[in-house]
Amino acid sequence: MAEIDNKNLFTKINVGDGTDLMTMTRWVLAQQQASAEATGDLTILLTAIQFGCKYVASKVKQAGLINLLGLTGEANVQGEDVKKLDVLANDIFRNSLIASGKVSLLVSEEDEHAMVVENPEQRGKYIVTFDPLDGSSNIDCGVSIGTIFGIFRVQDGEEVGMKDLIRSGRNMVAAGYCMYGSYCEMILSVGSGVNGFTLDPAIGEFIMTHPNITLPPRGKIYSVNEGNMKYFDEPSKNYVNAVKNKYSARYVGSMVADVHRTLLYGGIFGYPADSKSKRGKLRILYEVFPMAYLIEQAGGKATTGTQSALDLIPEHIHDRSGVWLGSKEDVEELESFYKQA
Ligand code: FDP
Repeated sequence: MAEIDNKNLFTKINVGDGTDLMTMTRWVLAQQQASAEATGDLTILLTAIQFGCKYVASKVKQAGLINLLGLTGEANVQGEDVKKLDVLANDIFRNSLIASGKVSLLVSEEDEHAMVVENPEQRGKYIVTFDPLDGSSNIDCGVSIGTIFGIFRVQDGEEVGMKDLIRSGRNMVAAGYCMYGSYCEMILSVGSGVNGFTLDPAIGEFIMTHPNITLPPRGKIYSVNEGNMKYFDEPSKNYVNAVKNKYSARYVGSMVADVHRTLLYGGIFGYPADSKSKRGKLRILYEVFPMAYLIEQAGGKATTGTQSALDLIPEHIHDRSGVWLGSKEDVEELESFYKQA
């Protein structure tokens, strides 16, 4: 009989062998455990957001096959109403967030009014602003789209209300987006940098694939809808004219996809206010603030041209603003055109 080789009886666990995967939940829990005041509520809230993103990711993949594209009002083979993808996404996120018991107030791009969670016992200490399916013009042709969210905390000891929303983006405690593209990726910041988690559809978990995302100080890409150039104000027009000779142009037309590329490769993305849309197109609470927060957390900058985007204070929940964001030096170059004006 061969002797047992005790030395090789147990294989050492090697963290580089792909078995020590950092799931998003594990990462958020670790962040919470490091903080003395943490209650675990944010972990639960983010689990609800993860669920919504996984659900939407799976429906986006099937959309062309099961009539989720296009208009509502159609019936599927079972005779049930087929919801348009953005309506379905909104319902899923709303229900999942309320069920978490960690939210008191919700603002969605799809709903005219902010929603206060009806049952006081189901209310929690957070406020979530979200765009359940951003990039709607790209849904029907299968181009990358996404969900964007910002998280605020209800102000201490006070009844939740509009005053909790009429605040600058500096009050956010976390923000992120999920991109439904050739892969599904969640980008998240809880105020200590930015990390990216890719959905492994086989196990239904977001796995950390892009730790500590940091924007290069300068990029080589500008991203703007140049079809609107004639409406831009002079500083934005002059800036685009200055960069177009030295940079590559990339514009998907889904904010999530354009910001995702900017975060990973650097450069600048803009949707400035113009003479057609005097207050800009992108919505402050669930587009501009979350993206500006992520960009700043990754070492970049976000501006309206004349002020930091996170310092804006909306007057209404669906208020809009022009925004430019990306690599620090690129954004500062854009700002210099506004200073000269
Ligand atoms: P969409 O209208 O397709 O929903 O605010 C929404 C948004 O897309 C952003 O995702 C995107 O960056 C921008 O608008 C695209 O606008 P244009 O089609 O005017 O370029």
